[in-house]
Parts: sequence; structure tokens; C-alpha cells
Amino acid sequence: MEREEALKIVAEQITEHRYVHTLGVMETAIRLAKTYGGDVKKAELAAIFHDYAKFRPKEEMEKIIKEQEMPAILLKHNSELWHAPVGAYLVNKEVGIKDKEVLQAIKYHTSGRPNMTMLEKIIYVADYIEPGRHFPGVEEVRELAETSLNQALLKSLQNTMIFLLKKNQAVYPDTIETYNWLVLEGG
Ligand code: DGI
Ligand code: FE
Ligand code: FE
Ligand code: FE
Repeated sequence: MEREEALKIVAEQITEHRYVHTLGVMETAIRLAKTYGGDVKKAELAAIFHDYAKFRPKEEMEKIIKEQEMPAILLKHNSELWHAPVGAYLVNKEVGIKDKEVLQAIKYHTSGRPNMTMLEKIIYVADYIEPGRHFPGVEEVRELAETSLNQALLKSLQNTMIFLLKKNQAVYPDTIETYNWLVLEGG
């Protein structure tokens, strides 16, 4: 699918603010793919659709998680985590994107997972550092992303976990396992 068509489809699903974020993720993911030898077209497509399900009603997402037998533990954790796996499902079902690598990159863009592929890392990091992001620590991750995708990924996971811990929030197992995988096995 070409960029213009994909953007038109996603624009109907998300707010204008989220659309601007999506464009930032797209540009950043393309740049990272070029830097690290990733697939530029897949990075573009995964970035465009990564937040496709962000504004679906919680009830609809819960129904999909149950019906599609996604991990039940998702429902115990913050509903912010749901749009990633639900998005991958809906982008396949509603938009007709069949590319497994693209769908996996959407599925794991919020939590990460051990043994993430290059494309998954690119989307995770691009989502974190796109030009519209302004939270503390983002500049350091931007700099790391210039030289090491794994270091950028590790730092963004660390920041996310610290942020959650400070708010007394639970950390989803995939997030912790991704962090441990990077520390113990270097990605
Ligand atoms: O959809 P975006 O806002 O672009 O970004 P995202 O999909 O990376 O993250 C959405 C939210 O999910 C963000 O506020 C942080 C939160 N999050 C990420 N990992 C975890 C998490 N929340 C919990 N409770 N546990 C996690 O492991
Ligand atoms: Fe997201
Ligand atoms: Fe993210
Ligand atoms: Fe995002």
C-alpha cells in the first residue's frame, strides 16, 4: 500500500494531534531504517498504522482481546497497552495489511518483547523520539539513536519503567522481559 492511501485510512481513525505524531513517527522510522539497514517501506507502513486503534472504545478493545484469545493479563494492566495488539489485529482485519513483520511491529510497539526484530526496534524507538515528543530524557535517547538502536531502545525502556514505577503503576511483563533481554543479551 502506498503512503498516501495509508495516511488517508489512518486519518479517519485518529485525532489531528495523533496524526501529527504519526507523521513524526513515520519520518523518524524511515530515517532509522536507512541508518540501520532496515526495510524502509515496511518501516513507513508500520509507523503509519502503529496507533490505528488508539481511540477505539475500551469495551471494543476488551471484546477483541477476549475473542482473539490475546493474553488475559493485558486486561489487568493499564488499558493504554491494549491499542498495540488490538491495532495489529484491526489493521489486518479492516485495512487488509497482511505483512507479518509489519503487524508484529504494531503489536509490540508499546511493550517491546524479547528478541525484537530490527523493524520492531525501529518502530518502538521512532515512537519514543519523534520530533513531537518533549518528555524528560527524550533528547538523550535521540542522541543514542544516532549511533546505536539497541542503546536507544534500552534507554527508552528504562525511562518508561522508571516513569511507571514512580507513579506506582504495574509494569507489563513483556516490558520487563525486553529490558532484561537487552541487558543480559545485548539485543
Ligand atoms: O501510543 P503512544 O502514546 O504514542 O505511545 P505508546 O504506545 O508507546 O505508549 C502508550 C502508553 O503506555 C504510555 O503512556 C506508556 C504506557 N506504557 C508503556 N509500557 C507500559 C505502559 N503502561 C503500563 N502500565 N505498563 C507498561 O509496561
Ligand atoms: Fe501507541
Ligand atoms: Fe512507545
Ligand atoms: Fe505512538
